[in-house]
Amino acid sequence: MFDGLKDKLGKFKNDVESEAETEGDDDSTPDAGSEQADSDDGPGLAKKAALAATGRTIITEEELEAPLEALELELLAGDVEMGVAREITDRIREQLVGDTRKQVESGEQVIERAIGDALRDVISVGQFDFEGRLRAADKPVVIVFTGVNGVGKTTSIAKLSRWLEERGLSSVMANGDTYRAGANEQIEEHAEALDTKIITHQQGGDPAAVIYDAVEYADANGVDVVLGDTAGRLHTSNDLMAQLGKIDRVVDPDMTLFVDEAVAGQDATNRAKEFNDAAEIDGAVLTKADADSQGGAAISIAHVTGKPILFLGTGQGYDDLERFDPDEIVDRLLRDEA
Ligand SMILES: Nc1nc2c(ncn2[C@@H]2O[C@H](COP(=O)(O)OP(=O)(O)OP(=O)(O)O)[C@@H](O)[C@H]2O)c(=O)[nH]1
Ligand SMILES: [Mg+2]
Repeated sequence: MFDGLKDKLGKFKNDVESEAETEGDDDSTPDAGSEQADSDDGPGLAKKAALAATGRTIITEEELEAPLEALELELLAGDVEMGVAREITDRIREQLVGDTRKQVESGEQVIERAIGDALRDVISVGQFDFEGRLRAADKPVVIVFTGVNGVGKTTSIAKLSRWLEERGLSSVMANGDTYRAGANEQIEEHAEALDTKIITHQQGGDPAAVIYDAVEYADANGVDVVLGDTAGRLHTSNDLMAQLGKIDRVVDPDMTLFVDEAVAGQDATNRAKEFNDAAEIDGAVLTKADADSQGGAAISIAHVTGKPILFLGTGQGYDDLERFDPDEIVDRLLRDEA
C-alpha cells in the first residue's frame, strides 16, 4: 500500500542530502586535507540540520529549492492534488528553513519530522472519533453511502456491518440501490453471510423510501445503525446527483460517507468534491488501498474536501477494513524498511 509514495518521500530525503553536499563543495575549502575525510564535502544537510537542532546553523532556502521542486513534481505525478502537493512542500520548507531547534537530534530525524508533520497536517484534516460519535448519538444512527459505480460501496457496507458487530453495535442494511438489476441479490448475499438484517424494495422503487423503512425497522427493533446503500452514479449526471440531495432531505442521515477507490487517484479527489456539493459528506471511505501504490487520493481528499478519510478498504474480505489513522499512515510512509 502506497509504496510508490513511500519511495518518493525517501528519494526526497536523499535529494536533500546530495544537494547539501554539492552546496558544500562551493564553500571555501577548510584546511586542506588535515581533517577527516568528510570535511571535504562540507557539512551535509543532515549534519546542518542536526546543528540547526542545537540552534547553531540553519538550512537555507536555496539548499531546499531543488529537492522540494523535485518532490512536488513527484507528488503531482503520483496523483496528489496540485494544491495539496504545494501545501506539503510549503510546510516542509517552512519547518526546515531558518529554524532553530532546542533538542538535539540527527539531521535525518529533523528532515523526516518535517515531512511527517507536513503530511500529517494535510491528511488529518477533519478527523473525528467515528466510533465515539456513533456511541454518543441517538439510535438509530443513519449512515448513507454515496459514490460512483463499482468503487466498493456495497462491499464497504458489508465490511462496516462486521466492524460494528465486533464493537457490539448492531446494524441493518438498506438497499437504496433500486436502480441496478441484481443489486438486491448482491447485498442480500452479504447480509446472509454476515447474519445482518436487510431491507429491500423492488427494482425501480424510491431509494429514500427503502432507507426510511430501514430506519423504522431499526427504531422498532432497537438496532443501533442503519447502513443505507445507494446506486452508483456519475458525478456528471445532474439528475442522479440531484436524487442524492433528495435522499438527504427525506432521510436526513446522521452521516453521509463518500466511497471511492484509492486507485482512482486525482479522479477520486475531484469526485469527492462533487459528491460533497450534491449531498454534504461527513467523511470518506477509500477502497482498494491494497492495490494502490500512489497514495494520491489518500493524501488529497481530506485537504480538498475538508472531510476526513475515515476508513481504508484493504481487500475483498469482510475483515479488510481499517480505520484511517493519520499517525499510523505517516509512520508507515516514513518507516525505513521496504
Ligand atoms: N481489492 C479490493 N477490492 C475491493 C475493495 N472493496 C471493494 N472491492 C471490490 O470491488 C468490486 C465492486 O464492489 P461493490 O461493492 O459492488 O461496488 P459498488 O460501489 O457497490 O458498485 P455499484 O453498486 O455497481 O455502484 C467488487 O468486486 C469488490 O469485491 C477493496 O478494498 N479492495
Ligand atoms: Mg453497490
